[in-house]
Amino acid sequence: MHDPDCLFCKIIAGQIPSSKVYEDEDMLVFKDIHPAAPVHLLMVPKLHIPSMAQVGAEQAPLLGRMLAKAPELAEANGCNPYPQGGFRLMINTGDEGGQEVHHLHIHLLGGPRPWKKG
Ligand code: DGP
Repeated sequence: MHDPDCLFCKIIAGQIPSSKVYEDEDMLVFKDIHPAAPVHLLMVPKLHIPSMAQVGAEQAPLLGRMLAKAPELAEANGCNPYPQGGFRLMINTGDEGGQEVHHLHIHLLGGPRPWKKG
């Protein structure tokens, strides 16, 4: 599913440029335009799912594949090794959850502290 009015659908379709770091059949991963940490990636499913609020058992395999990709993406993009290094995964959901773009995405944050968010 593709929403022609969705910013991340447009990035996935190549209509808006992004700093892509990884792509496969499930997801596009690119750098956040307003990084809150030295490493700040957005892991975005190609399927237009508005938020975590719409996720159920049907999406579990996709979410699982995305989460399982995070360690490799963290290492490839400059996060320091666990446990002294590591990374944070964050999914903002809805207005009160701080979600600005209504296409499900996982923030991957890492690198030396302090960070802007937490
Ligand atoms: P959230 O608040 O969880 O919905 O996060 C949305 C993030 O998307 C926010 O950290 C900034 C980022 N962002 C917004 N517009 C663009 C864009 O056009 N390109 C890129 N690379 N990131 C964007």
